[in-house]
Amino acid sequence: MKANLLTKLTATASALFLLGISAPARAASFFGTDKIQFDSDTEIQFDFNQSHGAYTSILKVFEVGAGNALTEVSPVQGILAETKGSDNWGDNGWLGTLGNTVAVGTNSFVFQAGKQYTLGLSSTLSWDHSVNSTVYSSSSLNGDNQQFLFGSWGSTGVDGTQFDPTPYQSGNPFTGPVKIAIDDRGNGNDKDFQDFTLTAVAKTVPEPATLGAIGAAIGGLALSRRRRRQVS
Ligand SMILES: [Ca+2]
Ligand SMILES: [Ca+2]
Ligand SMILES: [Ca+2]
Repeated sequence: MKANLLTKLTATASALFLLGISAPARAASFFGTDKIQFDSDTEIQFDFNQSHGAYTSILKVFEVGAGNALTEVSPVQGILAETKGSDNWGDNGWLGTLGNTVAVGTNSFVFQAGKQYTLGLSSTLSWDHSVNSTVYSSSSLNGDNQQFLFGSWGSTGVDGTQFDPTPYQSGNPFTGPVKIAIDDRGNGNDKDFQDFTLTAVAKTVPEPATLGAIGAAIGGLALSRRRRRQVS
């Protein structure tokens, strides 16, 4: 009986130990205005909050290659997409809400281990498609202008309410939803940081080491049960 208990405890302890050592690897990941990069394949869930901009905007994911070459890797329809500029033209500061301006409010993307990514918000003026631009979460891709906040929804005021972006340059999507707020290039880049807001959170993706540890724990319990049956 004591031997059985010891086997179970040993299996559980080794599983917890392996879970423990897999955690620091995630802390070394990047999720902010520098870049987006994870040490292991990581699924991030994006949830739309609201928008405050006249543009029709689509959130996309780009892989960043050598020489900052960008490859769009999200689906054609993007991660989160407005189907029109806003709910009702300029009402409530060009407010766009889920179920009206944005049809599908949640979507996920799997970031592959070791690859460098950036989010991008592509915006088009509905009445003049020649007016379009994309701003990126990596500030270096905007000529070192910070267009994304990580950890804040920015100004909740009317268009043009300036917001200091500097304290909001990274977040940790493994500890809970990270607020993201984007300033598009409307109104002469007015820095209101409420043109498109969302959250990003990591979905639980078991790593190979974790799966191995769980497997070992289950195996250890099964073995101890079998032994118990043999002696009784
Ligand atoms: Ca809009
Ligand atoms: Ca705005
Ligand atoms: Ca703006």
